[in-house]
Amino acid sequence: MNVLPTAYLRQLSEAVGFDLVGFARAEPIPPESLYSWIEAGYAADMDWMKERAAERLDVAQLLPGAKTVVVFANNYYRNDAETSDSPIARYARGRDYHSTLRDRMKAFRKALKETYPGIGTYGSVDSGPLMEKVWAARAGLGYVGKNGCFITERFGSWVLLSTVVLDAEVDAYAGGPATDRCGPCRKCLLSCPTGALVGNGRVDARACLSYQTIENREREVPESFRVEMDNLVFGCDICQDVCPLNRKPVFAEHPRFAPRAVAGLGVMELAGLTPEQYRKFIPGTALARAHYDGLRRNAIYAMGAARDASARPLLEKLSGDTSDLVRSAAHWALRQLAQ
Ligand code: B12
Ligand code: SF4
Ligand code: SF4
Repeated sequence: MNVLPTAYLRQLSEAVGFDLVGFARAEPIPPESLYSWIEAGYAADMDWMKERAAERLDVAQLLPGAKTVVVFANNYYRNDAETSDSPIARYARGRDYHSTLRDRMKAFRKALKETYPGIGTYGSVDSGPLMEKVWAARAGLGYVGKNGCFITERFGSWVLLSTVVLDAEVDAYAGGPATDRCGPCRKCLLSCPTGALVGNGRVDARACLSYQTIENREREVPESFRVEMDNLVFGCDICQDVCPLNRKPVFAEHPRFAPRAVAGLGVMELAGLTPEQYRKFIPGTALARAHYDGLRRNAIYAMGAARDASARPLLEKLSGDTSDLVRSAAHWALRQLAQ
């Protein structure tokens, strides 16, 4: 196989819609950071993080003969007035990013295969067994900050990542992570309401409201975390919002990142979603991951955390819901109002 010119790959990446691209040699990742994180229990019940750990550490297990990992980033920051108060994390307000990035990768791989018919590729966004932040760091796109997020120079941490592994070499590789710009700052560590940032860019998912509101959808959220969920229903952006390196965000113009109608809903509207409204608002967005009852549970916790007396009639109605999770959340929120 030929050595691929990065100038051509960069051009292609831009043409399919990615904002940043970088290239890393497909060398195994030292196991320490992943295994120590899992052993400390920080993965919570995300067993899928453990199950395919060997592949996460060595992309040659995903694509035999892997030589290069191409890493893409898309800026998603929007500042639309009608969603400025949304209780949904920014990355989830528009169309599901998985499909946006997947479509772009598909177009990239298709064009690449037309030019280099014999080439082997493996593409992944988020759910594949790859450590995307490590690859983005190796590909020179930025570094992992103390808030556990990947920070780029141009877009701050408001980027989503995806990767394509190639079984061919490219003509230039990045020299490794960009310089760490956190310096003595500790704003994210001090602002995280639940103490989930445990040092060195590590996140204890058990304590992270992003995990609790997205991944922990079938059980109750510990009470000490629920009280921190005021206006927070899906995901959490606190440790990114406070970051000085995010002070000059770039507006993501592509319509795929424009907020959908669901991002205009408030906490009470989300808590009171009927199955019909859920089917109208949620499919095609990342919120589908929380499922109907999980999303309503979160919104009810947010109402309890806010202790807004006007929520009482809705909470009383929801305290008779068919879902155990929703009923028990509503009883808790009613107790919060009574305090
Ligand atoms: C599990 C997971 C979570 C968990 C754990 C979070 C975490 N930081 O690990 C939970 C559910 C909490 C979560 C939350 C969020 N997530 Co998430 N998540 C993932 C996932 C699937 C795996 C991450 C992982 O492997 N963690 C395990 C630890 C051990 O590895 P790590 O995160 O890479 O961190 C270590 C290494 O990077 C190492 N390291 C640092 N630099 C270098 C350099 C080299 C060369 C090496 C070898 C190692 C190394 O140090 C770090 C600490 O040990 C990735 C997608 C993917 N496939 O990678 C998305 C991903 C990290 N999530 C993403 C997003 C958007 C979020 C949220 C912002 C969503 C939200 N708004 O609510 C929050 C952010 C929370 C936070 N402060 O990090 C984006 C991050 C984009 C970005 N700019 O950083 C990703 C990349 C998905 C994507 N495709 O874009 N997430
Ligand atoms: S996403 Fe929220 S809960 Fe998770 S580490 Fe950041 S500030 Fe803490
Ligand atoms: S808030 Fe400060 S310490 Fe945290 S990631 Fe941003 S610059 Fe780094």
